[in-house]
Amino acid sequence: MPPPRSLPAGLLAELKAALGERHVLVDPEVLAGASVDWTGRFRGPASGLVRPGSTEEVAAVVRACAAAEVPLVVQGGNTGLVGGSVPPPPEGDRPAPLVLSTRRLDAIGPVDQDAAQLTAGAGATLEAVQEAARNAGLRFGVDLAARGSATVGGMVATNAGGLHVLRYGPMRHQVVGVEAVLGDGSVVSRLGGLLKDNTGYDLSQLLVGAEGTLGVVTAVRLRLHPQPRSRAVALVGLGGTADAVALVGRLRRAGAPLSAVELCFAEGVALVCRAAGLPPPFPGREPPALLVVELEGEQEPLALLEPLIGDPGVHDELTAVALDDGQAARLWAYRERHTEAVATVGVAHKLDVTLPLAELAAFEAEVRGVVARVAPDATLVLFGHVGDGNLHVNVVGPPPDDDRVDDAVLRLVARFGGSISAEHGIGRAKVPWLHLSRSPAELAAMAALKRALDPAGILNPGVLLPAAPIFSTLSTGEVGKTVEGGPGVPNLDDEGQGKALSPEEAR
Ligand code: FAD
Ligand code: 2HG
Ligand code: ZN
Repeated sequence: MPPPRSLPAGLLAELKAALGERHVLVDPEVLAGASVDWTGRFRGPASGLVRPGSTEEVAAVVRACAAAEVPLVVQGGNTGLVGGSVPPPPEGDRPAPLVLSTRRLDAIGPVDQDAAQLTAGAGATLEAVQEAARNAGLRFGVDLAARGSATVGGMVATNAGGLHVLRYGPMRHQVVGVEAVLGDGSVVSRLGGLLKDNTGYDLSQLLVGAEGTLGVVTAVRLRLHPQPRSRAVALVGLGGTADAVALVGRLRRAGAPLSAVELCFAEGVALVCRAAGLPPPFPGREPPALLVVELEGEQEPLALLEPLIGDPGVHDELTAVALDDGQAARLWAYRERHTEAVATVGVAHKLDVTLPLAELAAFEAEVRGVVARVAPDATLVLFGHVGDGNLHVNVVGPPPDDDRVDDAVLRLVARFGGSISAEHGIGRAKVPWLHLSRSPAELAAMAALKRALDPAGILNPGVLLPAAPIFSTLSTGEVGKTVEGGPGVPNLDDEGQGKALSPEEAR
């Protein structure tokens, strides 16, 4: 990687004055760590890394960068899986971005027990928020395997899903309000905890899923839920996806108190066993599909399991149940450790997609054929959140910058009426294919929002929408003015259809 274009001296001095020397880092070793994503597929040079400790300091950084025309990449736990949290590869004389780490914004306020809410700084980890909720006898509704590092700011930015969406919804449903610094350095703050507030555009929800392109989230007011009294987990061997979908349908109709229904397949489970040193779940048998079913409620754990155990598709010899936390963790490991197991065999192309539930089995069969055709030597690992129709298609083999398998899989998803991103976002990985899931009118509206809230185009350029030149006409005194053209204008062909940029154009 060529050396990054260093920060202009004036900007460096301004950042040090605003944040203190200790929190403006240009040490190449520190920058190297912030320049590559969790998967190892996405990387690019950073010109510096700043660690603001308050919303005011974030605003000072954004204003200084807008004035100096230096792009900012916002980074929380850097566990994102679509390359949005790291700088893009160097390109022309475009300045290398400054990475803004939110990790010092990690304060968690007291739990309001009556309202069942808390306020957390954007840099608080998911695990810390879960613990704060638990200590107050409540539960936070989102859980995912990267809980020790993923931050609530990153989870808001990506509208993270995770393991309990079918019960509590995604991150968006947990957000009561957001505080953020917009691209012009102005601060918007909706942390008052009002559940009813019909006073115009919902800026908080607009920032959820915006992937850091409209503002830097600095704090979040979160909804909490009652903590269920008991839990039971079962691992069920099945014939395939169609059986899994049918079983989920029967459990739903029976009113089973489901909190997770997770699907994985024999090849992924074998990989997990190898990578994590686990015994096979059903020695001597190898069911094609495995379902982790988690039930939570007020009854005793055994009573929770009744609708599952009595189901005609569930067979004793292919069912393991857990009635306490230790046993549950052992069963969950077969599903939860897929991401780290895949990482042990190489750099994965991660395609996180949703399908209409009725199409999931047909898609699963077809995607295996598509990957075998486009990348015959690749390792394919499928798993997902079957309750939501969300399948994770992991392909290891093609080089990181060879996008043919991504293209083939995402086009197949579009043919099946699915979404090219279920829960991880678009990031840098899927910009060329966004038009498969969004209409030209939607892309134009998104580009207009980007221009309005980030007029200088400095926030995460090239994430979610194609990058556009930084605007040299803007200074901090002019922010908020309407600008013609600009970031993320969708590329429309003659028929007005959205047209894919080539991966090279989009990166
Ligand atoms: P980062 O990776 O640092 O950033 C992600 C994006 O958000 C970037 O575009 C970044 O610029 C932006 N961003 C970060 N913080 C802010 C902020 N404060 N303001 C504005 N923009 C910001 N995801 C799921 O949805 N479901 C899962 O089940 C799941 N499981 C995972 C399991 C593993 C093992 C791993 C490694 C990842 C998993 N993920 C999952 C992906 C990832 O954890 C989520 O996307 C998470 O929301 C990212 O949080 P982060 O703090 O690491 O964000
Ligand atoms: C999960 O469901 C995460 O475990 C990660 O969303 C998915 O690694 C992946 O592709
Ligand atoms: Zn997932």
